Amino acid sequence: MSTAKDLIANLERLGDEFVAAIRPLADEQGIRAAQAGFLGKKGKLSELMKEIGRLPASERPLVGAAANKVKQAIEERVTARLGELADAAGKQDLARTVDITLPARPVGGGHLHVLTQVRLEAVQIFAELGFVVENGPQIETDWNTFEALAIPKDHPARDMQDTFYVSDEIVLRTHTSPVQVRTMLTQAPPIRIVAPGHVFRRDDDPTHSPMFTQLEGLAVDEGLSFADLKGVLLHFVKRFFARDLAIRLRPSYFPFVEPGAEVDMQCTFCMGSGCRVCKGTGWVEIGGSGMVDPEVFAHVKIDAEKYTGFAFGMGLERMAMLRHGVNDIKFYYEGDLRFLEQF
Ligand code: 2NL
Repeated sequence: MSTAKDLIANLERLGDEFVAAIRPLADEQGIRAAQAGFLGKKGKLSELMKEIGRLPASERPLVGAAANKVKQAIEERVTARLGELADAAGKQDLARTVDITLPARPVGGGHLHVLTQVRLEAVQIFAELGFVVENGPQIETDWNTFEALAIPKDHPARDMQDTFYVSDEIVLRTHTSPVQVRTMLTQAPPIRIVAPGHVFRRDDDPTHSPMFTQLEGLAVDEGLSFADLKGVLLHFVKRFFARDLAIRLRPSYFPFVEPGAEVDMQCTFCMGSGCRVCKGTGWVEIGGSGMVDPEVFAHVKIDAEKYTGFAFGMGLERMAMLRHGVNDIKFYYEGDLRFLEQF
């Protein structure tokens, strides 16, 4: 039969056994299982304590106290071991090296639409020559769009086939010239403006769209001549295409200018020797121009005896086509990224 002394020795051995048992354990689950194996209902300590009943009553408290000490020691051991493991995990976390020089994954960024790029660049070139940007509404009066610009009632532009009419007197502007009309009505010369913006015509084929983007320019001052017009256009073409290109002013009719001229530039695809783009002529048309007709000045109450002016207009889709070799105007508006991402 075990004596109290034997029991106390066995209890202390159990304590040592537990310390040895959890030393190699490195996870909380294992440590808790080992704890249950000693302190649980059917644990080693509980089994040993069953023998306490066979001892004389006077010896029981001594063994009970020893058992409580061992139990407490085991619990403290568990807490300490779990603390050690948590510290070790924290240290490992801090010691982990992160390569901060690793380049970040690129974020997919957007960019300006090719027509916006072309518009801003064109505006910039004219701004350097002293031209200021003016804007106006896309829905205009018949008077600002046609009447003030000396476009007669029988002009084809006034035909229902060419102009989108909102009502008898209200149209979708067919050019940005009404912006210049508004400017001349509200500002005194000298005037130097460019008017970029959407315009609308009932046209639809590979080089025409019912909506396109125009850029018109107007200068009104004392002593302006056709040479000033040609100088401005030549400078623009050279800057925009970043090449020493020639231009050619070919006499033509526009109701609001006199004289009027179509603006051709040397073909950038063959540099003037003749190709498919310029149909063998070596020249491509980029817009229209001329000296402001005195009748226009009369409508906007500018003294045509004192002032002269020149004006020009071009399609920005066409400029972008010539620069980038785009062969169908519809690509600009379809929103197909395979097209847009090229610019
Ligand atoms: C073209 C033709 C042109 C103008 C626009 C203009 C404006 C005023 C007075 C006189 Cl307010 N002229 N603008 C003049 C000649 C031609 O554009 O082919 N555009 C794409």
